[in-house]
Amino acid sequence: LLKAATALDEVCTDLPLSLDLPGAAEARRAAAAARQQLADYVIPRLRDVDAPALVVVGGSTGAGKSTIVNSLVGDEVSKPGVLRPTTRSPVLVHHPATAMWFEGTRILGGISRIRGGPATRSNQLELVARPSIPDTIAVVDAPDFDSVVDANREIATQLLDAADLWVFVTTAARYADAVPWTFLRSAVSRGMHVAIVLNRVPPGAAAEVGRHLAEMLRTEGLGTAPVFTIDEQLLDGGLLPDRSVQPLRAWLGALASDQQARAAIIRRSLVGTIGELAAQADRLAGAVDYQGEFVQWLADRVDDAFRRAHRSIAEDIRNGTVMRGEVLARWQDLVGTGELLKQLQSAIGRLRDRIGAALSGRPQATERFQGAVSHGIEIVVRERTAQAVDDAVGYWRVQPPGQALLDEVRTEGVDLTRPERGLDERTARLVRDWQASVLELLRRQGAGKRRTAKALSYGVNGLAAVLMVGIFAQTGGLTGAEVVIAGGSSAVGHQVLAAVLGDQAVRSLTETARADLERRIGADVLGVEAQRFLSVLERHRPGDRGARLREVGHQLATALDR
Ligand SMILES: Nc1nc2c(ncn2[C@@H]2O[C@H](COP(=O)(O)OP(=O)(O)OP(=O)(O)O)[C@@H](O)[C@H]2O)c(=O)[nH]1
Ligand SMILES: [Mg+2]
Repeated sequence: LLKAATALDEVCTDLPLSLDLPGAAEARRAAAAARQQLADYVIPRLRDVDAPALVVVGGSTGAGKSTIVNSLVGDEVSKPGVLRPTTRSPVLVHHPATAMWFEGTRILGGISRIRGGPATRSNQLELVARPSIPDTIAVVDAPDFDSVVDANREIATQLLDAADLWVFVTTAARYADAVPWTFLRSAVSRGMHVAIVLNRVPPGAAAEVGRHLAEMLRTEGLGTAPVFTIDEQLLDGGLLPDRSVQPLRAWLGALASDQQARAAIIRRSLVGTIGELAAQADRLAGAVDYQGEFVQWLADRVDDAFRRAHRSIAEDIRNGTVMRGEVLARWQDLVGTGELLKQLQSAIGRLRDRIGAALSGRPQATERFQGAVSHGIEIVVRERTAQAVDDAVGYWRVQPPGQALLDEVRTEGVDLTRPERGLDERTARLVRDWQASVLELLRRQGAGKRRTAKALSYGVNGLAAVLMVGIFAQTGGLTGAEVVIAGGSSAVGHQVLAAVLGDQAVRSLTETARADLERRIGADVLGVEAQRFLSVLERHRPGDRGARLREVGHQLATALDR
């Protein structure tokens, strides 16, 4: 159990609940509370079963908690008062021989200790040694647990979570209030042993009020909890007369001297608490998984946007979009389309020679054409990438945690709403590299083949240009006059290439070169842009934490069963 409890504490440390999803804030609080309870109660109790039982006196402000503790001890160890709430920092009364159990950080490590004087801050625990307290228990006077003061509520809750036993003080006027009962219910569900003190009961009302309270306790599953009734009366030196607190003192005394009864109570609340923590681990796992699912959802949307861009670019490449405008004009410069078209039907040999001459004789026109192609591809890639970035940002913005992520990285100087600054340069380099690889492809194709070698004599650059026209106007997606010019040209180009390289070779070269271009765009541009989004998500991925939580929760539950 100790091993599993320690493991749970570890898994709950810095739980990946960073995205503000519904329930995340609650889960973060629950995780913190679980860790606190492990540190304040479960782990120290599992380590030292023999440490004095911690009896926490809790209840609403003015119920008389401090007065009762003082009366039990027979001395004013905690100052009662008329200003509500009075007790701001808890007072722990212990036997002088048991100081070492409470002075260190064994329990309530987050609260500093003070001895011999009233605490100056709420987050201090005043230690008081009194021989009137048995050495097997310690009694804590807690601040009011339903306080208007936040710090009171927090520390009171922390104390109750760290207790082995509750003494719950209420009054004849307040016993039906709602808040105390939510605490009592949590005590029941944790198997916590509770004694009730019904304080300040007007003379003669004890029977009636007592009956009603007993009925309420039965309904809430606390029918077996002992109830101590204390009449409203004049105080003597701030203390209740001894006979009024004697039954409560006797009950605590019996518990203090009965090792077995004490052990049973401790075991029961320990088992109940650990059972709750195991269930809590499962709930937290759900919250962590939700974070993971949401991160994946955001990642998938990025994937959608950039896949769509990749598909669109592939289409742009095939359907002639790249061939519009300048590219087309440079192509016409290069081969003088109209004339070629007319002669398309005439002897292919002569045509080939003419094109060959045009290509090999005009290196500048070829270069200009290739420049125009680069530019055409760059425009398409830039536009589609910008669109993908817009789409991804749009998906993220719809969800508040997605928007929060965009804001978060902006504070770190990263603007995800625009493509990365180096995009244009990266695209230009990509196209240059690709064109070089097309040339390389043609050269390799030519090596050792007579027919190809002859074609290459026209100039590998010119052939590459013809091949590119084939790549960018394959399906003739152009309209009107463009069809005649580009489509015709590409037909001419294809025929020439086919004549010199063979039909099959042209097809496969076109295919290979196009696939290569698409692959490069996917990896070197779109992939890089998408990665900017995905790396933001990386730090919010919960990894295997959900599974670990379930595993540790399961270990706790099975260890309990043994
Ligand atoms: N006459 C009379 N006064 C009481 C009795 N019990 C408590 N008081 C007074 O009621 C006031 C509140 O009592 P405390 O003991 O300070 O109450 P508490 O529950 O500790 O209150 P907080 O510390 O604010 O949570 C004090 O002025 C007490 O002196 C009682 O039985 N009779
Ligand atoms: Mg008090």
